[in-house]
Amino acid sequence: MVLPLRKVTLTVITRDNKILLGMKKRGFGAGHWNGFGGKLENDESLIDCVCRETEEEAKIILPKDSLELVAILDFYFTNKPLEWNQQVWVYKSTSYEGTPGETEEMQPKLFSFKDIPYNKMWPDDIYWLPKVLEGKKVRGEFTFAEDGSVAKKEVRELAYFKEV
Ligand code: 6OG
Repeated sequence: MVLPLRKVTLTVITRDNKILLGMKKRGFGAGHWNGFGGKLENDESLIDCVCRETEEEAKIILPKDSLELVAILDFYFTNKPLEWNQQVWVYKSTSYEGTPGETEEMQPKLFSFKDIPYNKMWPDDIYWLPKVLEGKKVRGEFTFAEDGSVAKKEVRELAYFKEV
């Protein structure tokens, strides 16, 4: 039986050739720099979810009309499929309101595009984030081996998303 993937959100927030990432301090993905985001609560929309999670994790407000869907990424984990398999909807914003601040979950920091810490990020990021930063839309599928490495990947650039 193939279960539908749980939908989750993620940000790519940029400003002046810099990207705002957060060091995940606890839970799934702890120790990685990543965008902000998470699971949908109740019947909220993906956009409401990404705004709520970003405010909870980094204390900043994303204007809803600034958000653009830039990637849909399917992640499959060999060792914990039920808990970890997910479909991540990635939204890009080039503006935010407020000053990023540390929370219980994340320590935010701006990185220039040339200093993105790919070696301390999820190993899939190097395959899709550079394309998104170039303005492309990406559909990706990644399978992770038990040691956390990418065992299988397919990354396509799209003109639009047929899922939407
Ligand atoms: P919580 O479980 O903390 O949300 N996420 C990933 N992000 C990247 N870059 N690569 C992955 O490769 C990811 N898997 C999940 C989605 C988890 C957050 O982490 C993102 C969410 O924003 C496997 O609620």
